[in-house]
Amino acid sequence: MVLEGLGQSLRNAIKKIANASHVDQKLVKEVVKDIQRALLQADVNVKLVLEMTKNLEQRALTEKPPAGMSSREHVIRIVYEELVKIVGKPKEIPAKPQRILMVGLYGQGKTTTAGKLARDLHKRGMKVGLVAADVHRPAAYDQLSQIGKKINVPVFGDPKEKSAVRIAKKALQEFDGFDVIIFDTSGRHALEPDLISEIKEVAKAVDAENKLLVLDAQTGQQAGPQAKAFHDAVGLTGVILTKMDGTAKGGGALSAVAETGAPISYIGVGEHLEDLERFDPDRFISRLLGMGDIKSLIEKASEVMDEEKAEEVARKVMSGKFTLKDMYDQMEMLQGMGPLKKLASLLPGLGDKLADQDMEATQERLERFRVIMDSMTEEELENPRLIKSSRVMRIARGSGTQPRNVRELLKQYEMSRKAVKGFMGNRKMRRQLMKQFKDADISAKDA
Ligand SMILES: Nc1nc2c(ncn2[C@@H]2O[C@H](COP(=O)(O)OP(=O)(O)OP(=O)(O)O)[C@@H](O)[C@H]2O)c(=O)[nH]1
Ligand SMILES: [Mg+2]
Repeated sequence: MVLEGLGQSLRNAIKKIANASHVDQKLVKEVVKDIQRALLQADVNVKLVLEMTKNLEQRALTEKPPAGMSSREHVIRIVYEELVKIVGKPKEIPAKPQRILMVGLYGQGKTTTAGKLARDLHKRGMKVGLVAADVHRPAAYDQLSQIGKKINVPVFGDPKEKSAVRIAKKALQEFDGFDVIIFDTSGRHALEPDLISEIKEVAKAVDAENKLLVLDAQTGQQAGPQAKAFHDAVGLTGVILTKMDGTAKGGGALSAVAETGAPISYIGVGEHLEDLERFDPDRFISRLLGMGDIKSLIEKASEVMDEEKAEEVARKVMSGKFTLKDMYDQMEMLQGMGPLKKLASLLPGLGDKLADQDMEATQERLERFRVIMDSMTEEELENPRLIKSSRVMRIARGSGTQPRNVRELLKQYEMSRKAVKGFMGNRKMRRQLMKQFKDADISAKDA
């Protein structure tokens, strides 16, 4: 669906990172380009896009991931943070005397949202009046009157009056002494000159402190230009994103905010008048990027793993015992999992090392390790540090390999052991591993 374009292409870019074996400069540049394209296609302001992607690239290439976070998770996190920056801080409508003008395209939820805001401000102790300044839709006045009745807020309007400006002016007199006056207006296409000059005049007559663009979460590509046209006409102070209870992710809001600099104040999450929530940028971006999808991707990959084996290795790692055989099991396990690349973060530290340096480790290499290990004694398998050069010679002869192959195995073991040790010293990593294996038993023992 075109409307969902922005969210979808951002999600694809994120998936590219999530699926990569490791993050390098080439991948970062590619993903930055993808994100740039996605934002530009969604009509997000060019300057802002270039600024955002420049930051993104610079951070992704220079910042080191914190302990316990893989470089892929780290880059995804940076993308996320930079997007949150674009959305900016939410701006609540304060409970203080003011006039509020609702503007927007047809059917976006202006009238309903006017009612929701009225209800909210009324509950917060304000004396609120609603104004039906939509003179174009026949039933507009009735609709608002019904809403007013439900929430105990008076509604002013005149179904016979043809001038929105006159209604607005009369309403100001009618509601003299009220704290908050909210003006509902006609839905209009921002590029219709007649209607735009009408809303300009209404805005002038009302002189509202808050001029809110009501935007349906489904609005995609056109959100930017539409928001800009409204902004040029009345000077928007905020955006309310409606119908966030549906499947739409609200990508258009990013363009609207970027284009106008007007922050998102609230989101509408249903047809009822209490269905208004504060805007939460973190939650919004997570949803836009489908962070849930990414998490489930990694979780799915881990299901492929032989559960029992995984638990056993985890238990060994936790207890600090890590033998050659454990290492072998672990490599075999990783090898058997196929989409290894997705799993690099499964065993933080360890997994990354194996992924980067040894995952080209072919079946052949693993097989060679197995043969070498077959020539070792139980004692040597349990404690490979016993293996000095005379034992290396013996094992190489016994297994029909070269001493350097034996040393390679021992080196691999040392590396893994160090990673495990580092891992043990890092509480955050340990917790992450425990969570991965969801093994309460291990965590109890380890504590
Ligand atoms: N699910 C859901 N529906 C909403 C939300 N906000 C508004 N609606 C519905 O969207 C439809 C249009 O809402 P209105 O408030 O009449 O929209 P409008 O912008 O005033 O429409 P016009 O005056 O015709 O331009 C109605 O059926 C509302 O119930 C929301 O947050 N969630
Ligand atoms: Mg309406």
